[in-house]
Amino acid sequence: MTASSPSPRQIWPEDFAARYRARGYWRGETFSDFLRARAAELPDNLAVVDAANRWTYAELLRRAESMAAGFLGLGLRRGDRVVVQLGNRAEFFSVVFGLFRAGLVPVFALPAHRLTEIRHFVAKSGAAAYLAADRGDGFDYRMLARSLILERDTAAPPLRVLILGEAEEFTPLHALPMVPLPEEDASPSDVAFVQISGGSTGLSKLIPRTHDDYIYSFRASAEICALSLRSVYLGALPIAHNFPMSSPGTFGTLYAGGRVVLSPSPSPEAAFPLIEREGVTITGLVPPLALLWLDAAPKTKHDLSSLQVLQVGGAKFTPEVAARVRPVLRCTLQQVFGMAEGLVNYTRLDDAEEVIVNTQGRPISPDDEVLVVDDSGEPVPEGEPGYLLTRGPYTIRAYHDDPGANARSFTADGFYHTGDIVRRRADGYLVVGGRAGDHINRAGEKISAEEIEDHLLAHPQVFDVAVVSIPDEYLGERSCAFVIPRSGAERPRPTALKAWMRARGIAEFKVPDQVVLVERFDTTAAGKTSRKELRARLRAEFLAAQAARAAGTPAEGAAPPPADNRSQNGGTGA
Ligand code: OOB
Repeated sequence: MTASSPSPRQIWPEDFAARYRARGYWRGETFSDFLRARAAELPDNLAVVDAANRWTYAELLRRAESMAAGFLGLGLRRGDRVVVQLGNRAEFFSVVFGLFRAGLVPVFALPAHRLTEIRHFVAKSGAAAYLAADRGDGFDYRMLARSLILERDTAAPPLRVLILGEAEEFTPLHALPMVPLPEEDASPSDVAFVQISGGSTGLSKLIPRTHDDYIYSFRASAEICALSLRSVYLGALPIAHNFPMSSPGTFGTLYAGGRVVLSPSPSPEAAFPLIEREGVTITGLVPPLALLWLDAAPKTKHDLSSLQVLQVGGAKFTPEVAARVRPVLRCTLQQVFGMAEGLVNYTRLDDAEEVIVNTQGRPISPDDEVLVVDDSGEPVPEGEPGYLLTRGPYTIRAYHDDPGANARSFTADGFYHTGDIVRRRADGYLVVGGRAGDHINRAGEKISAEEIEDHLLAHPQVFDVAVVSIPDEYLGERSCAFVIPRSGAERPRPTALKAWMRARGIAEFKVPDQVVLVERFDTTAAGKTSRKELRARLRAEFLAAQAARAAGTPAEGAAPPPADNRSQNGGTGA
């Protein structure tokens, strides 16, 4: 962090803000207001359950307040950013509500992120602290923290490290020096926290969300999903992700006074016993996991009959698989098409099966403005594919401190370019057709081709590289890196390149699934190609070669995929 790191802000033009307030979307409520209200109304109802804890609303509030007193006691100051990297455990909520209560701003990292990503979140947000559990899924986050501290510029203000569990040389979360809590003075239009974008160019962008806009999104989502005091939401996907956090997710469930149950893994083996034991009524998955659940459900000995709604989102759910949900799981499918930047679309619970199976839903709010436009920005005829642009009461107007990305991603009148290609049907429902940008949607995890190319280009044996998405039966899309070796150097082995990527400290889901060595990238007659065209062409050639191999006729000039080149980093993220 530098002294000049700006505080994240999110500002709507005054006339829009006035309208969103007048229409009752923004109600001037903060996260702490709502937790206090639920704890007063439902002190003894269960709020959060994990393998080690069963906290009532009163208990959650008490723990959040003592966390807040500890954060302030440590010297963190209102407005400071704290990068939070916690898995699906109850403490996620005491920490996050504690940060809110102290006026601190969480920056939500996923457990899969590694040094490269965390370094970027810390630097870009100007974070004063990094907070993580000691270990998770076989990874030691204290090692990551050590590297962060070691490489930190001595001129930069110190980065505090707070550890849940065995803290070793760092500050233990369970023993913070507490100070009396001041009156809460958060404003509902303040930024409550920062989400991370999937990002199609380069590194992830930071997404500041306000109390007003975010609470509206999950309050309205909870209504659409008919959540009540009796709802039991299973957090199966990583809960720091926007989908399980707010669509309606864990926050929507707490808003409705329901119960959040946390699963350490989204696998049927972990989740099915919890559904039976806790009487789970609703959960959300990405398509590959939904497929796993559909295959496992007919064989399970666990009673899944409490499940009323299975939400699927984060990536395209094919109609063929979608049609299996009701007959196999005997519950309602809800398709969810959303983005951390804002806009979320849902199929409604009482929609006709045709709509539920074939569409990705319609927006939450009557004030979600949706445009479907062509290359020149003109609206396309109804039912035709075009680029989706949106503006509304919970869609951001700007990324944090990123003028370049803001110029590319927002129109002059404040519409966000989602990068998605959709069709809007006559009934207003959207059908997602693809992406305009060059990112890979790997089982719901968004990977920027450019970010991976930049890593591989740093390898001494790599001359050039292009990373593309390849359709994958299970993951939806997988990543494939076409690599031109540096002449004169020894040819790099694909497995060695992947190992090298891992050693750079990046999230495992970003390591290319396939690496194909090629001699050169053929250029067009003009001798020039954009990265975008090059990626499109490599992808088309690859698919042609794959199809030809399947038909037993090798295609000319195309690089056939080495069959044994796939890595095992199966995606389970959102
Ligand atoms: C969710 O959020 P992000 O920020 O990780 O990713 C957003 C992108 C969308 O722009 C779209 O490209 C893709 O993920 N996407 C879908 C989809 N849901 C998201 N593509 C096709 N079908 C769907 N149902 O992924 C997210 C945030 C909130 C709720 C649900 C998902």
